[in-house]
Amino acid sequence: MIASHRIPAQASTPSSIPKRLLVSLATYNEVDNLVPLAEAIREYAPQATLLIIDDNSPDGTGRIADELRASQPERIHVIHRPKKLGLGTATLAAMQFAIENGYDYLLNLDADFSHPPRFIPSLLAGMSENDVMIGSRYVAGGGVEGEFGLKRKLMSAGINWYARLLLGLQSKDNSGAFRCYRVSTLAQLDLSRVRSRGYSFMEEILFWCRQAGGRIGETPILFENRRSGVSKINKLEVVAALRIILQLGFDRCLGRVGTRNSASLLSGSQS
Ligand SMILES: Nc1nc2c(ncn2[C@@H]2O[C@H](COP(=O)(O)OP(=O)(O)OP(=O)(O)O)[C@@H](O)[C@H]2O)c(=O)[nH]1
Ligand SMILES: [Mg+2]
Repeated sequence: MIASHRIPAQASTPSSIPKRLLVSLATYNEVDNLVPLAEAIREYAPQATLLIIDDNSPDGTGRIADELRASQPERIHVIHRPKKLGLGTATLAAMQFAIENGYDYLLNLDADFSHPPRFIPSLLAGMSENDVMIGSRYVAGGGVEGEFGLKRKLMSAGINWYARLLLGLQSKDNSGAFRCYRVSTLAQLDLSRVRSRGYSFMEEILFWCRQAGGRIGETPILFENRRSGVSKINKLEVVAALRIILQLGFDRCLGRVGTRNSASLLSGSQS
């Protein structure tokens, strides 16, 4: 069940006041990572509100999230979903929360320490010129620290090449989830058109942001292997991701997805 907490939107934000920042973490079995990660995020983004979207993790991550919220109810929100519904829909829930509650920026990280919070300030700095900032392994200065097996390297390079080719993306790291979004750009998209439930969400949402005229920037990050727990990617997820990107690519070639700033991308409630 989705438990959302409404926060009144600010009428106006003078430039001297920091922008309202929501940091989201999708969690599934991240019990050992959540508390230290929340502390690290606080260090690098003290102004942020944290949103945890947990899918009834069997290891009790949701209970830890509730304990964190109880300790800082004004800074931490938790959405509990009844079962594992996919990283894509969890990120979508964070986007909806950010839109409904009047945030300016939504910054997302994996909850396994693969996305070191020390890079948060450079993502935020890039938002002065961009509508989406990607924490990128594939621009100069970026990369992977530690062991990253050949299979993982090939998978990551392959999916990025595939997404660039089929979706016309210009950015280099299109599969990573370490990103900051301008919430007003997300609010222009018709999020009900997003097809991905799982990992292809990352490529797909970039595609829609670009279609809506969003400026996409990248800043280097050093990706690290998860600190604790296990990966949730499996073969079915990979096949589903390849299929959705292929379908989107076909629709793009056939002109069925609209063009930049196309009215068809604007949600019906906007005028
Ligand atoms: N709420 C929710 N979170 C999920 C789901 N699947 C994955 N996640 C979270 O999404 C993030 C990325 O998942 P990972 O399993 O680390 O996937 P990955 O980073 O691509 O793979 P590894 O590098 O092998 O860890 C982590 O924070 C997970 O806990 C899901 O179905 N629901
Ligand atoms: Mg991971």
